[in-house]
Amino acid sequence: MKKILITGAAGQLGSELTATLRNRYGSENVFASDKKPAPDEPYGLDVRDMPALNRIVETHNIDTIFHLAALLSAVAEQTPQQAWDINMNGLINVLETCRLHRCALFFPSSIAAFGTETPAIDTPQDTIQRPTTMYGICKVSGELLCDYYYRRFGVDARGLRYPGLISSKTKPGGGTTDYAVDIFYAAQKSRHYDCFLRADTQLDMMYMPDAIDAAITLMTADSAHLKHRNAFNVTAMSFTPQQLAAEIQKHIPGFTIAYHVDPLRQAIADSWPKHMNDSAAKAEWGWRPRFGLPAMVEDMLENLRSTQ
Ligand code: VAH
Repeated sequence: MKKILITGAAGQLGSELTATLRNRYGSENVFASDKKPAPDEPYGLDVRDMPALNRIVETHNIDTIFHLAALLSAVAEQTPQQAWDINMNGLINVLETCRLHRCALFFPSSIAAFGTETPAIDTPQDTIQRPTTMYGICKVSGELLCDYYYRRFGVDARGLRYPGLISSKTKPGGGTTDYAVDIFYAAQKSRHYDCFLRADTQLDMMYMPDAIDAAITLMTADSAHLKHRNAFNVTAMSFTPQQLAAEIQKHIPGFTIAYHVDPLRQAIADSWPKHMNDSAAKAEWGWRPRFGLPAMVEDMLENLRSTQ
């Protein structure tokens, strides 16, 4: 990777991935774009605008694109037609751009790519995928499109099925797992959190430093070792809101949680697996998460204390 473009760079994953890539590859080699770019970033980019996308790639001789621009699950379920337009027309534009300019591509899939018929515990790398949300349908379609562009046109497309991502620097926007980030801000501010998922809703999660390491490790892995490509299951921990609250209470004894279930996001979460098997990622490119639940909670609270 020498010249890197990130789409959706102002988002939860994009903002921290941009900073890490700039530290590792040099700021002059990493270009951040977003429909609503950060104040000091030059590139306002709607990924549905193919000419604008190609202008950036040609101007800077981009050789790798981390394509993160998309609507997340809860927002996508409220505006499904717009979600398909942005998520899929954006992706096909990026794939075509990669084909025309010989760029490598990182595409983030998600646990949302699975549905209620998928084994929920120890979810296999290769299994049935019949998601029931527009976000999940976009993710499965994206996985298949990326595989197609690799087989048919030789595009070096790679990707991960991320679980919920937890970070302290940029808040997520419109996801079903956002509770696992919002809870920390509420714990710091008011010592109480009203959770929109049921107490026993178990989901895979990952701390942002591991999510970023996974993306960069996969993109720099030896292609010859990859049997899978565009949808590696990766997870670091699996917990319920009740378990997360209990871990926070170890640091903030007076912290309390209540449950006011949002039917839309509960239905989305109930359609996702509880814990994925990520042995393929470990075997094919050395995936090794560093943060489990206790370490993540400690680091999150420390980071928020130092920024409040
Ligand atoms: C969402 N945070 O909730 C995203 C993610 C696995 C969940 O894809 O939509």
